[in-house]
Amino acid sequence: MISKKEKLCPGAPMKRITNSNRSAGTGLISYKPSCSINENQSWPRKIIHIDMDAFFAAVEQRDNPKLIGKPVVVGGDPFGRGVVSTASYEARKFGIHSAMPAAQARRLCPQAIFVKPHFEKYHEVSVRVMSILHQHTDLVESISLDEAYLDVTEHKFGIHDPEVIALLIKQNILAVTKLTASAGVAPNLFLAKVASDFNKPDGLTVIRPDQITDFLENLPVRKIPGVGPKTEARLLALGIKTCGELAGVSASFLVEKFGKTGRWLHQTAQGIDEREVEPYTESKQYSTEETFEKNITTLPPLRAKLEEYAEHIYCGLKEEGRMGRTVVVKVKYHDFELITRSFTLDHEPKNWREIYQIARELLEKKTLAGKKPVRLLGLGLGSLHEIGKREKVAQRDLFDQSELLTEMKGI
Ligand code: DCP
Ligand code: MG
Repeated sequence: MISKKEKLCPGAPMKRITNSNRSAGTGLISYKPSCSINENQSWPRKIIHIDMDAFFAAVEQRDNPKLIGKPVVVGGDPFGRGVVSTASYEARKFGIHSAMPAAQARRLCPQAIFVKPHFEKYHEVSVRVMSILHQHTDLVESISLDEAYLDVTEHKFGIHDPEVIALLIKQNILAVTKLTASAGVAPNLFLAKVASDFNKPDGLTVIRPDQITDFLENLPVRKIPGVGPKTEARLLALGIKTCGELAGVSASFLVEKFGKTGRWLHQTAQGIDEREVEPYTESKQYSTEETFEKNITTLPPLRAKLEEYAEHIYCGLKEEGRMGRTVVVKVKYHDFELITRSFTLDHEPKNWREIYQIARELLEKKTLAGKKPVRLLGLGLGSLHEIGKREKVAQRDLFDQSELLTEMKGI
């Protein structure tokens, strides 16, 4: 057993439940971070993924005790065309999940309590959670309102055991927000994310470096973040159900079937993920964004905004003698869901119109803008470098990296 779960109650002593990886009978132990000083040697990197449980619904239950223990659905009108933002775990037992029509949720569970979202409140909680994470490391990459990666290989206060750090974070979040989070601890981002999802809600799952192969052996391919129903169906058609089976297939076969995705699938199935936690820093990306007073529901005004941003970014960077090849479009919808979509050019953009054209395609083809009201729009240029010089390769993009290696070999 790799996973273990801690139910944390405010004020309760920290209980550690043994897993089979440790000698039985460890039982209740007091928290002594310095006792695990040797942990450092066996962890190439220590990554934690934190994800709040049933986030919007949990906030609503916290603020209205009548909702505690009940099937709660946060979202739009169940008698109209509303959509479910999220559902409490009690409601999930009825098959209700995010993005489902609220009317369908009502049919599945007529006794469910439907609540309209309170975004400002969720935002406030999110700010508190993120500030707790920053107490442990500056390497925090916030993915959405309720989700973030941390690289705690070097911990701010020198705690060596990443499991202890994850426990402290969970306790701290509970103490400050009265909400539970699930944590995944692993040597890379992919495994940390799968781990945090492994034992939700209020879970803590640790995948140590020597447990990776066993952990992945029977993990369904659908659990790989990024493998959706379509890729899953194609893999199933090839007789591949688990990561273990996927790892047993040659990279060339997967590339033949899935293109670039095949190479990524092959690496991922073996637990390899070299992406780094990338805290947002101005120097990596030159960007501009705007939160609108009123949500924008149609494409033309968003296109006009992108034109404006593209010109601003291109001219600003040119003035600094810099340029970037990666165009990043950021969209926050009315329900606070935040997405970014990017495309990397194989050359420096020649003018702002080129940036705009790509941004527009990303907006129209890769986001729901025009269909879903947009609250915030942003445009950025990444992979920054001095004009005329190629930038250092970004770790996050494995394919860029392999292209660079090929180039270097060719020199
Ligand atoms: N959200 C949304 N629409 C979606 C997905 C999510 O509005 N299609 C919002 C509501 C969620 C929040 O984002 O509460 C966080 O999303 P998660 O995917 O982390 O889901 P939850 O936190 O609700 O549940 P879980 O316990 O599975 O993390
Ligand atoms: Mg969540």
